[in-house]
Amino acid sequence: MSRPSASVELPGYAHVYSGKVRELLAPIDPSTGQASQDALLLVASDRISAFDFILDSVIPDKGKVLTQLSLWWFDQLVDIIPNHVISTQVPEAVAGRAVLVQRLDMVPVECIGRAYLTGSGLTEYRQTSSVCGVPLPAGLQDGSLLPSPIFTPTSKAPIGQHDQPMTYAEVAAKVGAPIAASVRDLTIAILARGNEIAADRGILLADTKVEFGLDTSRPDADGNPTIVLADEVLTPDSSRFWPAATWQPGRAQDSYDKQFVRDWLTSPASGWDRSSGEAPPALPQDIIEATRSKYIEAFESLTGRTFA
Ligand code: PZK
Repeated sequence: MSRPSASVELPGYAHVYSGKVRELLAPIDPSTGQASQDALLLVASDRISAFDFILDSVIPDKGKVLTQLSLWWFDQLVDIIPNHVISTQVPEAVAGRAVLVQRLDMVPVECIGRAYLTGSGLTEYRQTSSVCGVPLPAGLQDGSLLPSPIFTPTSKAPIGQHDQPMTYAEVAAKVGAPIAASVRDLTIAILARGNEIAADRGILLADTKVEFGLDTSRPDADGNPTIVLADEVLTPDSSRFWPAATWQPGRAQDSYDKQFVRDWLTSPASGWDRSSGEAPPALPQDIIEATRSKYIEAFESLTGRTFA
């Protein structure tokens, strides 16, 4: 898979980085012409990935729905951790799908919390009875609820490669014991809070990836930098959302948001062979529309708000 290129160009902003479905820009100071060292514009696109491919089709409003959901979650989490949001006043071209954020020194660990066992965690469990050095009880199946949420960090790999599992000791060696303990506890607390809130709204949050940054301008009483929640949080792009109604350990779970996409791509109708290495075909309009409805349904169920 090749690195995505810049797809938003905004006057007054410099391109910094492109992820799979989002981009980072830096505001340019009009007086100096220099990119800001203090702020970034985080822009979500309407692109979607499936089976490790970025699809040609876009899901209209996906970037807006996920940005608005992330902002809502930041508010639900402020008593646990401060976040990087400075302002939602952004250029008209990216209205609703971009946020001006505080530029932080990022903690170089992908912080993953798991409340249910699946995916790479399940693979590792079947081989070792543990995940990232965390021992687990015998008899767990695909989709099992874990006794309590666990921290299963990874080191970030380049796009197209898979992130590598780390033990807690490796995280502590990389970022220091105090920050390691904080990001572990925060990751678990964020996922636990997320599931408390989602529980009576029909959604299970199986796992999540969160990213933290350090605000060195805000030392705490002991002189340590403030840890700030960055990136997006508890969206279907950073977390596995499962419909609670059909959860059943012992099989692969339905995906709340991408099930229509996966089912169509793996059906004879798509004409696509997942094992061919070929890029998947464009999605039919009804699959795009049904998937858009799932993102909006997740937003509305969780927040109790109407997506305008
Ligand atoms: C930052 N990413 C990942 C996210 C992308 C890439 N507040 C911040 N300060 C400094 N760096 C980052 C952030 C944030 N968030 C985030 N990489 C660096 C990322 C979204 C789109 F292209």
